[in-house]
Amino acid sequence: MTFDIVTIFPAMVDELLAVGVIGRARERGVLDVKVRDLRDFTTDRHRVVDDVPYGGGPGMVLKPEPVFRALDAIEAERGQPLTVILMSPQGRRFTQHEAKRLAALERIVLLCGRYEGIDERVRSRVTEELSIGDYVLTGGELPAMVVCDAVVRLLPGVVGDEQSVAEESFNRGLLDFPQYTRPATVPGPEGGADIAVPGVLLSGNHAEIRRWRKRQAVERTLDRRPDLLAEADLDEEERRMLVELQKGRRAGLPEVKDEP
Ligand code: 9D3
Repeated sequence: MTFDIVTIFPAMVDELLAVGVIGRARERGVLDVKVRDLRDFTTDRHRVVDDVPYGGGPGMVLKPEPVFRALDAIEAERGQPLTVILMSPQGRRFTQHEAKRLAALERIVLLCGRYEGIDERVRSRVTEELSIGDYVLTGGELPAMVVCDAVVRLLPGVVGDEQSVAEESFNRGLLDFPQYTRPATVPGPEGGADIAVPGVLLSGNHAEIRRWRKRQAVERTLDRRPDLLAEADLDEEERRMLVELQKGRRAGLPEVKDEP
């Protein structure tokens, strides 16, 4: 799969793409990512990428021609078809579902906007428009990195442990269970009592551990993200745990302790 990221701040994304899981995938040739400086596709002496809005108003607008030239160059180099994604606050919300869909594509271009926006005619060359959520950022670079990260980790051979990617589908729609590592106890805050790892995890009883983790995942989802439960694809055991937890809450019963 190829990614081409078009931006006026290539340095901002170069660094992120050079390290971690993405950096390693690039080194190993599993992934081909190129960062394109929009200014390299200008033709004037001052490499101007923006201009004042027709009709007046504050701020500047990204000019269309450098974007068109960048897309022409990418198409000449990569071939067709390109999926051209404009990162924009007007876009559809990017979700895990969108990440899975994009992971099946061959050639993705991410266009990063800046300023007040981009000339509307650029949309004639755009396949889709994505936002990462309802908050105002200063540009599309961080959103492009979010999309790139979420898509790339789904590609075969990118995340070392294939199982951790596969288990997401097993765990689908629920929050993660809590994790612990050594030591078995740590000091509590402000000199309070030590905080111990839940005993079940030290018991060696793997059936118990599996059930405890499942129940924790269901309970945390019910507590923190009940909205996810409507879409979650729970197995029989998880559904029983959920019904039981909800029953307990309606009855105002004391919470069941974690310890077996
Ligand atoms: C909605 C505010 N706009 C009103 C004039 C101006 C504007 C604000 C921020 C125009 C562009 C931007 C820069 N943001 C992005 O390019 C962007 C973004 C975001 O701000 N939030 C979530 N997802 C995205 S994707 C691209």
